[in-house]
Amino acid sequence: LSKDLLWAGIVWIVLSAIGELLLIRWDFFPVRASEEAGVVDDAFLLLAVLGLPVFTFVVTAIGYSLFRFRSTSDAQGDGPPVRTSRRGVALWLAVTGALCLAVIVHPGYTGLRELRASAGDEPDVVVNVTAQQWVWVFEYQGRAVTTINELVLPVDSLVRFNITSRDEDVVHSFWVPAFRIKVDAVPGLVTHIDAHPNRIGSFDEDVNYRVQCAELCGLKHAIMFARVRVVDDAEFQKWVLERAR
Ligand SMILES: [Cu+2]
Repeated sequence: LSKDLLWAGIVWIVLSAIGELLLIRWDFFPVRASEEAGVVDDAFLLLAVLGLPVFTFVVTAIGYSLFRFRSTSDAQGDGPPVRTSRRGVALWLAVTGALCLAVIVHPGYTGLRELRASAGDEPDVVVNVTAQQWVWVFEYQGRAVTTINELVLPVDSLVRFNITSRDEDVVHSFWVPAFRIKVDAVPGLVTHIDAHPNRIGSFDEDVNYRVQCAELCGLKHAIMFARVRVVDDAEFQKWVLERAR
């Protein structure tokens, strides 16, 4: 058995090494268009790096057992009984439990704190967002501009979104993939989220520049999205003047 453990261990280490290398070297993230995106991506990467050895451990244990201990096709009856290993179970619980507790603190608690750090700051732009089946309505506070399914924001600014869903509507979710921000839109409730857009771009160049509903809300949920455009400050002021009622 110890020879099996050794071989399975080698397979586990090799698979883990390949996986970790891929995770670290391969930039698989979509466009990062806000400061928040960096925080979220760092957290995601850390969770993936920590979780990968657990994943390869399970896959190796199952895969190795399937091939090494498979029975012949003419075998009858049960195999020999397997007794649990108290030390193995205790070690498994200790390691995965410690991992869970650690990630609740970091990047869980520390990451949320970072994302909410600007909550007390004075925003440059305030957008009141109302979701309804199946459009997004954006009201630029203090600027007399209201748009439907079109969100234009100045780069390098603090944008605060006050989000709700129309009365007698359903729950939606305000998600901007390029900003890595997401919060529910709930009838009768206003939720808040901040974003610091830091990269000029638009939906036409990259579809991650969009507000996508992320809560199944009915027939047209999948196409309930708004085009996002991040522009320089001069262009934003021009756009506001053109759009002002
Ligand atoms: Cu929706």
